[in-house]
Amino acid sequence: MASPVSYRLEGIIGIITVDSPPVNALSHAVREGIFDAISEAQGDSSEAIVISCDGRTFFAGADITEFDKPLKDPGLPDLVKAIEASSKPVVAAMHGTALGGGFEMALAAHYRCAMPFAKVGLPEVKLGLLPGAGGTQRTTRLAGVKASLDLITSGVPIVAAKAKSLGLIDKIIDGNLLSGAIAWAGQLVADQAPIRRSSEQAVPEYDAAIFEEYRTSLRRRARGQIAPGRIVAAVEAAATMSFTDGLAIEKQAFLDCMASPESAGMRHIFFAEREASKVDDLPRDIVQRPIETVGIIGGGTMGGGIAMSFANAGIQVTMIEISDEALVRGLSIIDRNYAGSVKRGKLSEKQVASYRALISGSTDYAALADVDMVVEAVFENPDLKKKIFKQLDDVCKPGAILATNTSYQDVDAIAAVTSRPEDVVGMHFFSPAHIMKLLEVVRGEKTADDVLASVMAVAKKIRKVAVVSGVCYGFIGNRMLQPYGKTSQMLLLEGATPQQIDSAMESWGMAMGPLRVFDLAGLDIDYTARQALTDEQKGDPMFYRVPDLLVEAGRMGQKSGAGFYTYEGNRKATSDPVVNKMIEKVAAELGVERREISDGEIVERLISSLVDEGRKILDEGIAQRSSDIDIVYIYGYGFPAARGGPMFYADNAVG
Ligand code: T1G
Repeated sequence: MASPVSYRLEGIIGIITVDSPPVNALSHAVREGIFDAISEAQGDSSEAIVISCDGRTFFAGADITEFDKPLKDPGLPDLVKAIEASSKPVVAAMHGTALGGGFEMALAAHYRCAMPFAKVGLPEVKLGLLPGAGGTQRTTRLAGVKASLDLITSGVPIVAAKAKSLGLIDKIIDGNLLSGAIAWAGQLVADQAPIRRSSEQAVPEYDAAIFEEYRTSLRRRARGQIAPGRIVAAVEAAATMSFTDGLAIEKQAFLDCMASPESAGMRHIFFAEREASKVDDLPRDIVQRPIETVGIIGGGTMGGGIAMSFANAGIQVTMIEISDEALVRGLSIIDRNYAGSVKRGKLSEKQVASYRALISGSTDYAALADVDMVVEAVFENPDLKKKIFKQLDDVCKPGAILATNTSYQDVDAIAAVTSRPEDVVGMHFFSPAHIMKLLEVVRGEKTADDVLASVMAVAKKIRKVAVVSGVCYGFIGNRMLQPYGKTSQMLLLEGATPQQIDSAMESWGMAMGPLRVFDLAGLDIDYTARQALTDEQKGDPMFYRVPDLLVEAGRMGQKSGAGFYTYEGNRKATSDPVVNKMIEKVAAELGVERREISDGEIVERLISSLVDEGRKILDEGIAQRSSDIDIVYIYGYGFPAARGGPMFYADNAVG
């Protein structure tokens, strides 16, 4: 098979070009081709060498698909070493996203240029790793300790201009990158520019206290992950040791992280997220319906967040409310959210102005006559939803996609009230909808293939991680939350306190323990839903007796200042002896024997409750694949990415 790497001489410049779609990952063939080209250039008439990539981006990093295979020489560290050791100046010409090992290749070059919109980064930490080809050592020498720690522990790429200001890039090339890079290389030769090796540069001045400060902040921020701590150690080695010794520290850390279950889990999530966007039984060439204008029914918290998600992607939005004052209130929620994003530096005033201009409102459904899609986001009343879908069926143009944001109701029953069930689909956003990335796309029995494909495509456009679910109560995430909640109630009655349960789960890696989650969501929501059920439908009172008593005592959760915990005027959850007494009383009434329960038992029973339900969801074909369930729990329910998701964790749990 032809090598993805070509080498040619243009005058005195040797040009290495790589074309290895989709992202020029540094596979064995790419590494071998570059290694051979660099070696050839050492002996030919070239006086400088340019390395560039065809396609959408400069190297996007090591080839992650090779991680679990035996390493074939040359490894990335050997290739990087050969580039830096070149006797002729090497220029890296970057576009797209030069990431991980790709950026480490550029750091080993002697000069670096990039297009204005190029980005560079070292995102290995998101895979539970750290740069393994000198990135911690060279970045620290070029940009200094703090910039290196920020770049590598966050894993967030930076734009070319920022990289240039940090000394990581030397020149921005506007126009044709390759021609510009070749001309610049020629100029470097004419100027007799030195072979400038970053490994030989001294580390800029820094405050030694930064390392401890970083370790302290990471203990909270990166709970359950080992790579961040090893990154700090490698950068500290860069600042305090020789390049060779620092490289050895980096190499050992890389090997340790690569072998860790945390990295295995995070690499699994990397691929699972991309897999989730694929719908196995959809023809690849299906023609999608254009979605350029969207209607949102309901201007509450969810409707406002959903409206922002579309507007932030440049899609025009019409929000419908039942009255002018409700509409004003809905639009003010949006304005408040945008103001928050500007205050937190997430969006600029200019961006907000352009997004907000795309959102208008009306109290008349006729305003939806020409929209491409409508998302209904009113509260969970099945009759109201059906009434709304009947109106949409009358008003919307043929081919308009009619979506409901319901979090657990029967999408087929909603579709059935329309004359076009094939155009109906579920789009279950998670609150706050303008921030949470997860979107459950609920495929109804009659949902047309092109509707599903169009919704999956627009989900990517609005930067959501979409997972397809079949129709059942609670779809994937909320359905698994049911047994999880029931198990937490049993643990309370059997002797564990809310604090013990939540701290056991949070120490294990969950972003928030179950009782704090239920307090945050509001205990009254399930309580109200339960009132419509018969005792038989409610199930065993052990699962709901305590929350019922809490709601009946006015303790709805965080929103009412008390639930399983008390919240004195802030979000901090404080244990309340009143609640513990209430639990003991209910246990006695229901004849539940109480005992000491270990944290290990709490974690094991709660995680098993998620996994067992996940297995049923798979068996019923509600989820396409087990990795989709992992994505739902990591992006929607605070499951730790370092554990790979509930299903991956269960499949790989040792012992
Ligand atoms: N290796 C192999 N395949 C990759 C890949 C990679 N590094 N990056 C992307 N792909 C595939 C991806 O699976 C998908 O495949 C297709 O490319 C398009 O990706 C020693 C060890 C580059 C910003 O972590 O962040 O270097 O599904 O859908 O949204 O220090 O991909 O089409 O078959 O994501 O436009 C460090 C990971 C590796 C970068 C493009 N690098 N990639 O985003 O497309 S570790 C990374 C990304 C490392 C060294 C260490 C993104 C992207 P398919 P996509 P996108």
